[in-house]
Amino acid sequence: MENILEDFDILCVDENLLPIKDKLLNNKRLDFKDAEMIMDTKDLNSLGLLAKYKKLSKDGEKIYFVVNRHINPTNICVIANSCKFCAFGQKKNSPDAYEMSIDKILSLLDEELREIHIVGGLHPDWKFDKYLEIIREVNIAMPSAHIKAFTAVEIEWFSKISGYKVEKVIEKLMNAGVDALPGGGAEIFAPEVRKKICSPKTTGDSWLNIHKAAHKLGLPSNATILYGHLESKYDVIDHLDKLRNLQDQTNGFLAFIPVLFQPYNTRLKHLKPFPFSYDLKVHALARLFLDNFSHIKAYWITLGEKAAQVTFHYGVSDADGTIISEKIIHDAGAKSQIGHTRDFFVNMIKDSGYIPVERDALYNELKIYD
Ligand code: V47
Repeated sequence: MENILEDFDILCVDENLLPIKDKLLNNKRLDFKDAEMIMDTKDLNSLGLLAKYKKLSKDGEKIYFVVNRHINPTNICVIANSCKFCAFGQKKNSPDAYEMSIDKILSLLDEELREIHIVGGLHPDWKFDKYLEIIREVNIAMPSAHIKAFTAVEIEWFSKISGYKVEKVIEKLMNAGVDALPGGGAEIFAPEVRKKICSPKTTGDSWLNIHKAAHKLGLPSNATILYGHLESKYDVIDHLDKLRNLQDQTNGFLAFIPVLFQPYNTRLKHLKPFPFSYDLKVHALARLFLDNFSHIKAYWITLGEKAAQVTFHYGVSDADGTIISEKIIHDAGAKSQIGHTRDFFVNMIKDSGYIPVERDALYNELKIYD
């Protein structure tokens, strides 16, 4: 691999980044202080080079994407009003509330799909069996696609409504056909901020324990951070540190996904947006700090397609996928399209100088667009 850090010392204008470069070249783990330097730097070009070096050393010039679809079976949610950042969840009597029938869900599937991402509200009346039935039916209809379904918040809810332990809930979901857990619901682990944006939802510790239980049962998962609201740089670093520690124990995480907060229609709509440099720093920090994660994903739905393309030069190795129809973030005003074609990803990745690789949910390579 070409050493893109060869002239780093000449180009770098922030000397606080130099020890980080040395650690990278010597394969040493970054600590809190390094992470702080990354969040404080104004030398974005040098930071990009460092994160890109780490990305290239993991998977070369490949950037992954998947032909996937998001399905949100219901937006009715018992904690609709307490998640201040969420514009998707609705109370049962809201005119915007909806529930999909199994037939409706099945009608959304097509043979091209390799990953089906299913998450939704905590419905006050649906039994755990209903959620299992959704997975079973989707699995029967789409045996060759992976099902990535239900966040840790939903799993905690299923445990509560069924009386089963979390481990039993996960086993039943796996038997029904779930292949991986999505990373949602992590939000921000820092208790003080978490309390302000989404009390009384699943605590950070519960989120981590549910993912730990899944990994122990052989079910891989993703992890997210919701950033760009009330968090400090220390909260971001603390969040990554907790994930890195868990990954050291289980190695069950597939990808980490920074999710940029969208304020429209939410109870946090008064918050001022952060500058784009903050998005770049969060993605680059994720790549550099989470040395035990294979992939950092650009969630183009929240970043917007153009900014997502820039993050490919800040450590990102995954572009998520076609998604086809996104509702959770668009209800909160996301400006991105609600879905894209396979060709869109091939072109956007190639135009950034990388090699597009179509993958499945578990990062098996399906096609390299060389
Ligand atoms: O956890 C809700 C977020 C997440 C807003 O695992 C919002 O591959 C921004 O988890 N502004 C769900 N974000 C999304 C998610 C996800 C997305 C893509 C890929 C994967 C994966 C997982 O949506 C929630 C929450 O953080 N969310 N409202 C909002 N207003």
